[in-house]
Amino acid sequence: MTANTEAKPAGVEALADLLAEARQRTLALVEPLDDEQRNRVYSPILSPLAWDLGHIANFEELWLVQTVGGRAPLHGELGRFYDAIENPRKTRGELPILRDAELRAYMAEVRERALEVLAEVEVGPDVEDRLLRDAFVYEMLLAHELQHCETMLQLLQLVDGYELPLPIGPAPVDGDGPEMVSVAAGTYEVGAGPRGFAYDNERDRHAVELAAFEIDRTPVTNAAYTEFMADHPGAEPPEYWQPDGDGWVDTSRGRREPIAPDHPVIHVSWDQADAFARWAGKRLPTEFEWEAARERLADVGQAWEWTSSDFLAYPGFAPFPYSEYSEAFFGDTYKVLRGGSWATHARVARPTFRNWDLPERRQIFSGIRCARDAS
Ligand code: AVJ
Ligand code: FE
Repeated sequence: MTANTEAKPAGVEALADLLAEARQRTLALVEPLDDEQRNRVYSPILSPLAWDLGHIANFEELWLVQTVGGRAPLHGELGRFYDAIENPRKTRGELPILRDAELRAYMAEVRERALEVLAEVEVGPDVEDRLLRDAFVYEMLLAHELQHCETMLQLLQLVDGYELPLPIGPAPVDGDGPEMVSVAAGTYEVGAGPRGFAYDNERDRHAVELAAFEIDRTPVTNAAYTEFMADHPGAEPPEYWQPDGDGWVDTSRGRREPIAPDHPVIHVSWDQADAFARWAGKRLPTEFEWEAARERLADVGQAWEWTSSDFLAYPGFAPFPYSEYSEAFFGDTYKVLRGGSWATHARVARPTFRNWDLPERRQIFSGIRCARDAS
């Protein structure tokens, strides 16, 4: 132990542990696979796992090693192949990215350097540099790796025979309680306050006016979605559902398992969610209705919930630390999802966290919660 280590504010050690924990999750997810599976393109809308792994390490190198530590990158221009905006998912299998032993070595070397830099920095609340203040850049790195764990789990649903190596997975919704909760008209505060980690798109915290509404206490179950399907013969089922006799089976991970009626429906598009809500005589909530009601909703956290809201900037929005995280996606192309899924790490799922995706997407762990205007 050097004097230098003793002088560190509390938190630096904890950050090293948290980084190690996130990496453990990443590696556990891909551990059951061989290199061929890690490199394989399973779907044009999902990156090969090797891309996600290299991108996780490259993001760490870019922010923790190059930006904070002022070091040169290990592999020169390699970073441009891991830029998510420059390289659409359908092209990522063809890129000259790192693979196999080289990829593993890169991940380990970047981590080693990132820990070296971590031992040199101050991350307290009074640090001038916004990237380091309250360890923002480290929180961002953690969240980023854990978010990509979820992205990898989307791909892993396509791998025949894949068994989840962690104690995660869908579970029944909490059936105990009223169908809907009522929320009074009024002014509600939404978004993240100035302190603590949040992405730029969660700020500024601001007031919104809401009319009185009701919102389902629980997400829509598979049983309810099956009824909706029975009422709409020929309609597209959720991703991974296949007809089987009179019912449906779940074919994710190459299985053929009966759909669990009391689990939340998952892998539905925005249009499916919207159509279900209309059929039920309801509608999708806005993202602010969801946030205003969230403490009274059953805490299932098993499926992201589509909202009727477009992914837009909040008043006072300022891109930080880079505009490609959020700003590049603002507009009416993407819909906001709230909550979190069984594949989401708890660290990612803040009440103010805004997820977003194209309305047609179903490979994500997306489900439905309905609302309606108060009668
Ligand atoms: C918040 C899930 C939409 O995957 O595009 C990962 C998260 N951003 N790396 C995405 C993200 C940069 C983002 N989503
Ligand atoms: Fe990323």
